[in-house]
Amino acid sequence: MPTLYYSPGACSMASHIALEEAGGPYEAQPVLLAKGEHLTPEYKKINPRSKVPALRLDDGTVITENVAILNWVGRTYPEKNLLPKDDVGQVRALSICAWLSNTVHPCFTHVFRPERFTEEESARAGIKEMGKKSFFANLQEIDGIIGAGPWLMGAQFTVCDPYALVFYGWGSRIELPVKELRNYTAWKDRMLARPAVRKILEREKSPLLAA
Ligand SMILES: N[C@@H](CCC(=O)N[C@@H](CS)C(=O)NCC(=O)O)C(=O)O
Repeated sequence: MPTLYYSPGACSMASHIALEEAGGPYEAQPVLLAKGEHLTPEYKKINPRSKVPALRLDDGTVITENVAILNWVGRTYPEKNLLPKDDVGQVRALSICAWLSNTVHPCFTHVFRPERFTEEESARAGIKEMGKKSFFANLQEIDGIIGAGPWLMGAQFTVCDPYALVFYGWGSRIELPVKELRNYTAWKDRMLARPAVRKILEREKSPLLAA
């Protein structure tokens, strides 16, 4: 059965929820970033970049990157309707996931890991502050995309939804005023009402359950 390598609270939560929503068999293997488990020689054999998520398929193929894993989930379980059926809809889903991955996530990295962007200790506070501002601007954009919803892409729940939940959680973690984002917050409550989402948040002991 496929194995998902994840770390609680990390961006891997997107792939974790999507796999649970798909309902097929998979094993969830924790790789604790806080304990440096992603840096071990064993994990480097799975993902030499030392990042989560990674999904190991039955034939040994390893898929990295949320965008690719989410796509794999949507295409592997078409009956679960986790991707739009039409070509343009599928490409729009890909476009949203790519933006979450290449723009929204890196803004948060500026806040969480400013040392990755400068060797100057004195420059880090500024990088963090700017990251926080851009990250919140991205959350506001997500709020606008959700609009009346009920889901990110409108009527259909897709693999984009679990991905957007990661960033609501991170915004709340760094004490951004996420509750002011009315569409995003109402959507978060709808997400939390889904059994598969709750199951994974419980497994990952997510603070979102108490938010
Ligand atoms: N673009 C990648 C990002 C993966 C990524 O940066 N994962 C983080 C957790 S959110 C990680 O493993 N960080 C460990 C590190 O950078 O040391 C994806 O979406 O899968």
